Amino acid sequence: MGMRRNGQLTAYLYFLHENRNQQVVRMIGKILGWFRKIFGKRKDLNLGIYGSPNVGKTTLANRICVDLTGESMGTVSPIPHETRKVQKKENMTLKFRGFRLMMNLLDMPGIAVKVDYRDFLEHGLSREDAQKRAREATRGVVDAVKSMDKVDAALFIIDATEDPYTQVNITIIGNIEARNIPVIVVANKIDLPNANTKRVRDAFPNYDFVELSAMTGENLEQLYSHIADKLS
Ligand SMILES: Nc1nc2c(ncn2[C@@H]2O[C@H](COP(=O)(O)OP(=O)(O)OP(=O)(O)O)[C@@H](O)[C@H]2O)c(=O)[nH]1
Ligand SMILES: [Mg+2]
Repeated sequence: MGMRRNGQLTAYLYFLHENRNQQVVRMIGKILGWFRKIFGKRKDLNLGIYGSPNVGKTTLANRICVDLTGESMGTVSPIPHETRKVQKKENMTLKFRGFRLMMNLLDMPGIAVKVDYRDFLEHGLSREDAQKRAREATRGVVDAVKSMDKVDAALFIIDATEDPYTQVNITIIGNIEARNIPVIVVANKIDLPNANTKRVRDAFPNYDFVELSAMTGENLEQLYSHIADKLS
């Protein structure tokens, strides 16, 4: 009987001891947390995806997101201005050539110099829906430009099947340059036979350049290599 009681007591003391250890560990964790908060201020790296409407920004964002997290980010559509609000996916880890990089990915609304609701009527939208889409798209353009103040690096996407020398592309690169944001020019849709990547490269010769297909994933590794360079 005495033995049992003694055994119980030992077990009880051991339990107390365990609790104490846990308390100490928790306290140390708390103190480290305070230190990190006061001194550590780890800055999240924001990578923004910019370009005209319909160039494949969301398709690319989804592909990066699926590669890195297994989840997609937003809806893709052949109708321009599908993305009308800044979409943010936080805390993605890019593992590349042995190092890890934490980043937030921001998929932007397409930037346009003009939004006309009548363009949406051609895609079969009702007048009311077209006007609503145009209003939201206009706000989206403003938000996309404003967001440039918060990004650490930018992907500037160009549809390689189209003429890159547009007013809007010059406006976008001008805004990125004015803020000294490191940028990678991405010629997208190289899976299409009429893609002309040389024309894109020639239009923006002074920047890092990748040609890829967001749809098929071709050359994505090259893009990751450039992102790792820009953000590390
Ligand atoms: N063939 C081909 N089509 C693509 C590629 N990337 C995107 N697309 C198509 O291009 C259209 C527009 O794609 P989105 O990803 O919605 O383009 P976005 O730039 O996000 O467009 P907004 O949100 O409207 O600014 C869709 O029909 C996509 O399927 C690509 O690499 N190859
Ligand atoms: Mg989009």
